[in-house]
Amino acid sequence: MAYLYDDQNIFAKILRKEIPNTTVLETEHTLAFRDLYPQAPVHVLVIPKGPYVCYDHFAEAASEAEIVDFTRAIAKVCAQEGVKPEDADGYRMISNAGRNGVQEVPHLHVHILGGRPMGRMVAQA
Ligand code: DGP
Repeated sequence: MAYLYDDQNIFAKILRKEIPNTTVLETEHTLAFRDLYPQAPVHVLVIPKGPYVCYDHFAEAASEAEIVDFTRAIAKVCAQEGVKPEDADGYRMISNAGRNGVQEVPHLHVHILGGRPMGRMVAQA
């Protein structure tokens, strides 16, 4: 079954500049901005500009240029935010997908969280 992209999702509206965001990095294929409800001192969302629902959709359907750009943008954000383990105390990357992943916004996004210890990887159910 093919993914259906909902172009009314909140990140699509951010990309169309219909609602504001606090941008930390913009490249040809990628936008990074601060999460509206930060869960750590550093909490940045990195999204591709293309209409991809989640990571596996992106990996299947995006061009190599988009994939390289997105991957490198994530690393640039980590450097800009000062959370790379070689400079500071590190970070956690999370990308939720679908119901079990508890994905709220159906546009691929990677959370970069840092600035404090992140605790256990997965909450106990
Ligand atoms: P997820 O549960 O992985 O789909 O995370 C969605 C994140 O999006 C959540 O951490 C809150 C954030 N968020 C929701 N609405 C907005 C918004 O309008 N602006 C920004 N910057 N972040 C938002």
